[in-house]
Amino acid sequence: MFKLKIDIATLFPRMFEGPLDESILKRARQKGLLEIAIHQLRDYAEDKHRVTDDRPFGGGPGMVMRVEPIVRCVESLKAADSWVILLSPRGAPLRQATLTRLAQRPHLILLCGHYEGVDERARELVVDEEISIGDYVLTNGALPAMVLVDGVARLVPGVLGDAESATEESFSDGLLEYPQYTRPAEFRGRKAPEVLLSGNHEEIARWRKEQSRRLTRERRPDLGK
Ligand code: 9D3
Repeated sequence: MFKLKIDIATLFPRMFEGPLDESILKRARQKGLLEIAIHQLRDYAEDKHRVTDDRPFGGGPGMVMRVEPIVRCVESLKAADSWVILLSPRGAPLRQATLTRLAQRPHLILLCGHYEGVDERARELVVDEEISIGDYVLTNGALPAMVLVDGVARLVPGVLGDAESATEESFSDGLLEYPQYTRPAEFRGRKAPEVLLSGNHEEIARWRKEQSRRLTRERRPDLGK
């Protein structure tokens, strides 16, 4: 049985408590398919005040994460088969293809940035890959790490049920999802499209494909469909 281990190094361990203890992630951890451990970076600082940040050399606004706690933490977690990811606004944008690649690895170490950035030597010494979740500014890398965990976990064999996995395949054509309806057939005068109630599965498939193409063209022309 394949198992994915994820270690997360952060200054805000409690940000992970809720999301990891719900729904599919909770079930995956209980089943032993996913092993997640959260580590407080502050615990790896050597000085008595456990300082993890300092002012940037050369001046400028904000604080920089110090190299020692990061390197000490990652080196204590690292094994021969580990892959270390720094979540940072200047990383490569996260894609579904990134998730499928990362889901093949047995051990991920996620390093969550904070402050204005991370001492460059920490990157050089322990980071294999730098990832961003998009072009907007957040307060720290904890939610991006959580996004990555969520996206990668559902790709681990056995994490999703059969029904959930089947859904994956039908959307893998690079188009946006078609509109869905369920009972009642009419709500406040708004009817579900007749074709979906027709029982004609060829016509239903054609309608859905058409809707997917229209939505993709209108909302995501960048997907090139
Ligand atoms: C002045 C330059 N800022 C970068 C845009 C500094 C900065 C702002 C916010 C540095 C770090 C952060 C905290 N964000 C993250 O660590 C982060 C992040 C994000 O803000 N957006 C999208 N993906 C990510 S991954 C980590």
